[in-house]
Amino acid sequence: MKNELEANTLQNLQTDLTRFFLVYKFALQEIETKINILQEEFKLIHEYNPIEHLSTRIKSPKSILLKVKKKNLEPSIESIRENIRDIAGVRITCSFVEDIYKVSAMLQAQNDIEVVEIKDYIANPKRNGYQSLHLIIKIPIFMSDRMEKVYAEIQIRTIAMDFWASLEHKIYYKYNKEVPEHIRSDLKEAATQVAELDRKMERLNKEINILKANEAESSLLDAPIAKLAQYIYQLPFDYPSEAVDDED
Ligand code: 0O2
Repeated sequence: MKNELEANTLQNLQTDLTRFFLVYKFALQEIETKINILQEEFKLIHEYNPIEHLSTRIKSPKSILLKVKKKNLEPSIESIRENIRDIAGVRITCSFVEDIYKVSAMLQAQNDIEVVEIKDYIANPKRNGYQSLHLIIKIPIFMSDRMEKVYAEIQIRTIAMDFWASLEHKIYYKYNKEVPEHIRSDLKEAATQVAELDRKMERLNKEINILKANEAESSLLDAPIAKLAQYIYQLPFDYPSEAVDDED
């Protein structure tokens, strides 16, 4: 009888945990779809892709337990659900800092996304030099018998910031003891160089865009009227120009 009860309790616990992790998987799928839609639409309108890379992850049970201990939380599913808000994690890398804020604004404008907290480590880098924009959001997930609002963390950063953060994470992960002062200060200096590189790339990109816009303007001035109409109405390239000439 006792064994049967224990088996039932374990079975229930397993079902609860499976359901617990499943909603985070759904949340990631939902956010990924949203970002893909934004990306495709943005590309179509602006002929340019603000997102270089997108990745998602669910925090491992081991990392969750470590955070429970670190934050001194009650070890219950309810407490973990409410207090550990990065179980579902999304990382977006962009080429330029201004793209980070564009992507963030597009996400924040979506009605079903509730922005709970914004941590702007770009405007205010961490003491070690870490830079990234973090959005803690809540997103509704509709299941067969209920709706659950799920926390997720979206980290948005440039490729250079991501490079720094990945290496810094590896260094601390590999080195369990206190990291020597000279390594910490070198890492901080590297973070300053990352910020400088990002500013330089953004400046270069703006200059190229101005050159491109000027060139497009002058080639339009030379174009015959039919080609101009083709351009304005975005007709396919092989659309017969006589048809354009005939149209009025
Ligand atoms: P992992 O393994 O990446 O998941 P929180 O407990 O999240 O509420 P915290 O730490 O103040 O409190 O949140 P913060 O600062 O937003 O950090 C959340 C995540 O950002 C971290 O998750 C890291 O992924 C990343 N991060 C924050 N600071 C640093 C840093 O100095 N270096 C690097 N490389 N990454 C950082 P986890 O759970 O710590 O780790």
